[in-house]
Amino acid sequence: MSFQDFPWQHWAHLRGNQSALILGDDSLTWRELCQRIDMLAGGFQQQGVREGQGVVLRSKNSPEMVLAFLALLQCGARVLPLNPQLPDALLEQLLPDLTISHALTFGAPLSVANINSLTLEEGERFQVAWQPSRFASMTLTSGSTGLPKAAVHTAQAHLASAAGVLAVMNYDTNDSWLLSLPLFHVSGQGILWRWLLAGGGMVVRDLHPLNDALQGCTHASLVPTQLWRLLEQSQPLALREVLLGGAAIPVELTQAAQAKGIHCWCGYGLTELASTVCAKRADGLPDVGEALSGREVKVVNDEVWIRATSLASGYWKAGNVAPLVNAEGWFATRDRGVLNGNRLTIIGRLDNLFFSGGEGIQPEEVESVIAKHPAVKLAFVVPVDDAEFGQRPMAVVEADDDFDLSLLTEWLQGKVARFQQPVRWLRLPDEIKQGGIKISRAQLKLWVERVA
Ligand code: 4YB
Repeated sequence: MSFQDFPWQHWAHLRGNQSALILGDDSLTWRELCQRIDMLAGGFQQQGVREGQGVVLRSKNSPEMVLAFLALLQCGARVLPLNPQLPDALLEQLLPDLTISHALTFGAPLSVANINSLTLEEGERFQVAWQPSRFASMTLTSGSTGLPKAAVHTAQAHLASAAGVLAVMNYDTNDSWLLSLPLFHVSGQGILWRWLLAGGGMVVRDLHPLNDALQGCTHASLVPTQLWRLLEQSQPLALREVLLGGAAIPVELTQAAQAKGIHCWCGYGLTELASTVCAKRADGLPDVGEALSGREVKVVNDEVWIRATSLASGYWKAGNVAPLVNAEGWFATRDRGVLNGNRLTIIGRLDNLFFSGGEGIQPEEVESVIAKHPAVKLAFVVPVDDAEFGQRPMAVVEADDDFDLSLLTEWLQGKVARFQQPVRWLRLPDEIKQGGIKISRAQLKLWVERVA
């Protein structure tokens, strides 16, 4: 599929009266959506937004944010959606190099110099020409150390990402995908671009409680913890198809979901690749399936390397776009993986590997065993410094409230090697759970060092 106009204009011409977007209690047809975007783009243009400029969109998901995102694309802006929970001190360091001219924030204004505040107001219909090779977005990566980097994607790369997923998952005009993950993360953007490519339906509403938000939705993208919580509920579940990703997907989880009639897809994706790279229907095995169309995967010295049409053009740095590929033309992910035929299994992050008494410990390998305990929902293994061993593993788990964590030591015996046995068990604190869609290991390590 190649568009001659912005995708929403394409669908408005083709089937303007069909429902496109559910925003809270409101429903917009493709034609109505176009009208809203035209006027909001006009408002941005009046406030000085020009093609090629960087524009911050700091918001959690909301109807206004989705409309603003699309209107900024129609102005030709390079949109940087930002997690509202990122501290000002970080933004002051980060934004000067990201060439940002304007910011639309819902809530407190940005306190960064030389960035003009925008408001969401209507103006006269405006658009630049649809140009798929124009930079459309910058998405921050959540690196384990240092400042996040901004991966720049063209609309074309996002659409290539969407095409690969839609070639295996059925999602079409009569389906609706809940915007169940934040637009400041690729997993949320992946939903948006699949919706635009398929001309399907997308639902934007408050996600709490998730099962209410899912009413009437056929599709959602979830991280494993969201699905665990959903399955704990007793009400009937509305969801038909779920794309999982972002972290290791326990086989127990997909089996529990399938038993409740939810069809699971296991995905492996990255910010740099505009979301999903590999995916498969859950089949009781722990791999993430084969590379989707438009992607190639190989493993070099245990590391997953990827080549793809959805790869970002580069990381934005002071007006330059630094390429992501190595001398061989591949993106080296820092993920440790194994290929069985064409099926990829993710073992963990190479950067997470640590040594204890000379033995290598890949935390994710131990975590996946601990997570099999029925009382455990989420497990992390982090290194703590030790005079004798160099480092030793400590476990931080989310488990049923009335479950005694000390029982895990004995339960784990024989299931992992002795050197992999955590020397202590801690409960995952609420303070770590807040923020983005993932638990930050760096933050977790700092917390463990503080309390242990
Ligand atoms: C994994 C992993 C896996 C990622 N096993 N480690 O649309 C989607 O594909 C989607 C659907 C639901 C939830 C999330 C997604 C995503 O896009 C996830 C994309 C993502 O997490 N990007 S990231 O840059 O924040 O992190 C990438 C890293 O996450 C990878 O390099 C892996 O280390 C890890 N990861 N999927 C094990 N199935």
